[in-house]
Amino acid sequence: MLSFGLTTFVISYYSAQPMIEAVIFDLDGVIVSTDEFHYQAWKKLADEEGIFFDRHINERLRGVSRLESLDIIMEKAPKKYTEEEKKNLAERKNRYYRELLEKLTPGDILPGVLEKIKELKKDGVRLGIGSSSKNTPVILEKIGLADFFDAVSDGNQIKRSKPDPEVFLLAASKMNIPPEKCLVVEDADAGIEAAINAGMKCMAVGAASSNKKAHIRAGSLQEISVHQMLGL
Ligand code: B16
Ligand code: MG
Repeated sequence: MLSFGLTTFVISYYSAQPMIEAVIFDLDGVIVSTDEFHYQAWKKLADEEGIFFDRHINERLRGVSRLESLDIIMEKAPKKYTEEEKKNLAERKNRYYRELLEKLTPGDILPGVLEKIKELKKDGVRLGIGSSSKNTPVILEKIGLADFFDAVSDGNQIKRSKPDPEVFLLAASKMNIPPEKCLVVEDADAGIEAAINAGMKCMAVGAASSNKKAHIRAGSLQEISVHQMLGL
């Protein structure tokens, strides 16, 4: 009888322990709709260079670094470019992208994001950013969230981009939370792969919402409760 009581106590104690202690958000396409700006900037560059590029190809660029994105675009290029020329093209694209970022405001934060991150913070959940973008600091500043997150891990701090787990493992270590207690929110197949490679739980939203490898899926953060996110 005593052992039954003890077992019950142990089971209910552990089931009451939150599984997820930190949520790591991807930036472009999850927190803010800068994924569209990336498309417009690449499209302008590709058109100027006479390279075929459309929204279908653009899907392969989600979560992938700037230079790797350029390599994907180059698959359709009618001529070969030198490494120096490619570096210049990537810089040109980034200039177009930065021009578009000029008009970014807190109003561009995607639906459901502010409510969720505020609620999670109130519940004592640690919050991080895990983005491949080197423009992460300027974007967070523009949307008024520069000081909101406990840890920011981005393209400036990593050697290997998604699907490598480095960006998420760095965010988790900055927050001192073990990977298995982290949930990643992603809009890219490469990002979901990275979260799984990191040994983390993963929620797919937006463009990745049909990715079956994710532990939980939703069209947007608006469609899911904090309880569902933390119950994984
Ligand atoms: P940048 P995320 C990624 O950000 C974008 O999804 C991807 O399209 C982009 O190429 C990459 O950042 C690098 O961005 O040129 O600004 O350094 O989705 O990981 O937040
Ligand atoms: Mg993204």
